[in-house]
Amino acid sequence: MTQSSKPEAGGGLPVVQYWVENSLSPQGLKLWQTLNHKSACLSCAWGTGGQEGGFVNEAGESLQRCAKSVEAIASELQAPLKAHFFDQYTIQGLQQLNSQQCDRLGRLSYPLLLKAGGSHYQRISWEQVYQIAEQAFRQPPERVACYSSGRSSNEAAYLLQLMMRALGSNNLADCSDLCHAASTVGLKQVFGSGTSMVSLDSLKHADCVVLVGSNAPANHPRLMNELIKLRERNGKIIIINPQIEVGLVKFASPAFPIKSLLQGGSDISTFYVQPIPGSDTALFVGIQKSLIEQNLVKQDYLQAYTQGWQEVINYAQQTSWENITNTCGVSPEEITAVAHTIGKSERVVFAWAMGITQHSNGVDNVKSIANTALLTGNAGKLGAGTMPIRGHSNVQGFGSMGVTIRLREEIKQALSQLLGHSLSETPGYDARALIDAAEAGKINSLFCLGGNLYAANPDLHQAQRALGKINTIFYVATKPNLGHFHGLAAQNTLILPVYNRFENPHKTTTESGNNFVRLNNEGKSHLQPNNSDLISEVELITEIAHRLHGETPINWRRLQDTTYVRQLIAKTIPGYAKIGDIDTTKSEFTIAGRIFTEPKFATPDGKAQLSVTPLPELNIPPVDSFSISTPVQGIVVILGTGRSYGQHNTVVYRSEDKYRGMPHRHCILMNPNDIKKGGFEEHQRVKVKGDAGELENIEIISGAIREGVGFMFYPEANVLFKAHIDPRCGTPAYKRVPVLVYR
Ligand SMILES: Nc1nc2c(c(=O)[nH]1)N[C@H]1C(S)=C(S)[C@@H](COP(=O)(O)OP(=O)(O)OC[C@H]3O[C@@H](n4cnc5c(=O)[nH]c(N)nc54)[C@H](O)[C@@H]3O)O[C@H]1N2
Ligand SMILES: Nc1nc2c(c(=O)[nH]1)N[C@H]1C(S)=C(S)[C@@H](COP(=O)(O)OP(=O)(O)OC[C@H]3O[C@@H](n4cnc5c(=O)[nH]c(N)nc54)[C@H](O)[C@@H]3O)O[C@H]1N2
Ligand code: SF4
Ligand SMILES: [Mo]
Repeated sequence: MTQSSKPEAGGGLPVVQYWVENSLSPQGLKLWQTLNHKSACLSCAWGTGGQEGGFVNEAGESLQRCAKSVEAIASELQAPLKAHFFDQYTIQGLQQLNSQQCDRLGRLSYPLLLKAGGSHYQRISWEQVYQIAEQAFRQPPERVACYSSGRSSNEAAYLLQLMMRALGSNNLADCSDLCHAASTVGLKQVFGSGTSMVSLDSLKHADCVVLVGSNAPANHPRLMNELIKLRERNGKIIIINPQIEVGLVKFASPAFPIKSLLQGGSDISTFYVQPIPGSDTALFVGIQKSLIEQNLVKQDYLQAYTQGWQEVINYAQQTSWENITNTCGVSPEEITAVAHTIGKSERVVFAWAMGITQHSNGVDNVKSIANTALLTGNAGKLGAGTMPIRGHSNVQGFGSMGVTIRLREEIKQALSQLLGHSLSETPGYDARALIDAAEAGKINSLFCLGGNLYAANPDLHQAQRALGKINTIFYVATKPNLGHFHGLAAQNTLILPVYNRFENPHKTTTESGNNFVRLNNEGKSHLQPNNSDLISEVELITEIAHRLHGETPINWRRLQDTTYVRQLIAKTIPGYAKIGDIDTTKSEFTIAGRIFTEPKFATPDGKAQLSVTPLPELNIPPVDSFSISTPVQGIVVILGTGRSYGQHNTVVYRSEDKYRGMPHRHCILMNPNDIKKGGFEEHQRVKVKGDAGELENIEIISGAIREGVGFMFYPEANVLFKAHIDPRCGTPAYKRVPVLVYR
């Protein structure tokens, strides 16, 4: 595909095409029925919910669910894998499949076991599963671990951590460790609360949004409607992203059909700033410096509601413009214009995603944004504040339910009361630490509630090696993925099929990134008892826990009725009191203590805590550090890895990304000047080498990305690089991967 055939706006026709294709497919009817099922969207954490007759957002407005929602449902509605499928294909054969092919195999429909040295996954009974589980969990607690991904329910998440804590293990790794952990850690330090302080309703009052390191048109499409409305009320939108994402410049939303038809879409960005990857802290210190110089800092506010602001102001004043511009690659003039817009706006929301968190200074990135919000008085009032845009549809709920290695003191107390003993003080492993511990032979058993721990990690060879040292791994999943075929355990690898959110035989709840709790009704699966053998996640976990812990002090089997789980949640999880009677009230609610519309925060003294965020030192390794023996023609670029339009995390739905003009998965997006400098031409096939591995036959695509920067899709790119993490939150620097592009 050539540059000229790229769409000139995000959203628009490709989205409509997708809707039509899916609605006319054989699953079309079931798809429409599912879209009307009362349950939260499976895809992202923006929190859109289905209900009879349509979908609503958290402000109660009816709207279309986006194509991403349809994509996720369509994939869940696939036919079941045939009973003899796994007899026909060896594990070596299955390892040849790519992500999309794995997903297309169909829904997992019966429990499977692959034994050490075995060539095939074999069907087993649930009774066999429980027997293996009993043995696997009866191990020293520090050698038992779990990993989870944010699509399961609050109830399953709560039970998972309760079972682990009852065992005495704190090894609760979660996909959020690879995602927004930097936001949770950073915001907790500043405000005492690790989630967004802005509700959807509050966002509607903003007159400026600063959107940093987010590709919302693809990953949080319904946020785009809010941005369009903000521009329509003369608000300003500042985009900060090294790459021009076309949908952040102009977006054609089905909610604004006239604009989409007549003008090709609605304008989004007022300013589009393209910093060097990993330099956002420097950019925000620059914005702070300029705010001071333009006399736009809210001194009275800082004095009344915050601590530590003098140091932050001193640091910005002392840091030279030269240092700032050299680090972030943005001119003082451009920074000044942005600062002016922020400082002159009344109500600014600062929102961000992975471009901010996935760096070795991710926590500083988050804090530098929070500091900027505070210097301008934009925290603790309607229409303003800090807003991490969460990933998986219930990833935030997992954190709230205590699936974390950083358990809040209040929850710890409450859980130890419930369990009748104090919780273990042994620190748990987060996702990265878990891989390292496994590689060092310290883990015997691993229970994965969803996700794809193998492919989500950096350095896929290390991930494979590490998982291969664990005796028993349980993969609880709805569909096959790369991890099931490459992340094999030393002795027993099990794949356990479960119902998804709209199929569970009981009610569940989920929490959105805006702190809104939705009730998901009971559903029915299209998989029939005669061709499948699925259970719910809640049944699976409670049954294992029952066999391990018996009936006291917790009657686990009784908790198979999720009403009782919600009652426990209400008693033990801060802000969740209303969940206790949600079955009868049916009232979905905003979690107490999270949304700040007054400048009184969740810190001990109620004041926000600013602290200095040092400028990062960003280096570009020379060509000869890539240990290539013969002289090569090539160029070193800083690679950002991320999602294409047609994928959900490690699961690829379609191979091309029309919006970026990337026709397949094996492309690198580069600036035209870098293509020339490297001595290449567009569409040429090259090698890309990082500090952990190399990919061959990668097609160069020319695009609107900052000079010196490249972009590739994950999970394929994860073979290239080792994990360089921010030690404060454990999140890998997926967005700053130095690579050599060469022939
Ligand atoms: N359809 C769909 N929806 C999804 C997902 C999906 O895979 N598909 N995944 C879900 C999940 S788990 C998550 S976490 C979110 C992810 O949502 P996003 O965070 O929007 O996704 P990414 O593709 O990781 O890319 C983030 C953006 O960061 C920019 N960026 C890279 N480096 C930098 C930098 O140093 N500074 C700045 N300012 N920007 C940078 C990239 O150019 C890119 O536009 O989406 C969720 N929603
Ligand atoms: N290079 C690079 N790597 C990255 C990132 C990046 O930007 N760049 N992003 C990181 C981020 S932000 C994240 S969140 C992680 C994602 O990491 P994970 O959350 O571990 O991976 P997913 O691909 O979302 O997991 C998908 C699988 O979940 C299973 N599943 C789906 N629905 C359900 C359900 O209802 N129940 C159960 N039990 N299973 C279900 C399906 O089998 C599916 O195959 O990847 C991280 N890795
Ligand atoms: S924006 Fe997110 S939550 Fe809303 S419909 Fe789209 S994928 Fe679902
Ligand atoms: Mo994520």
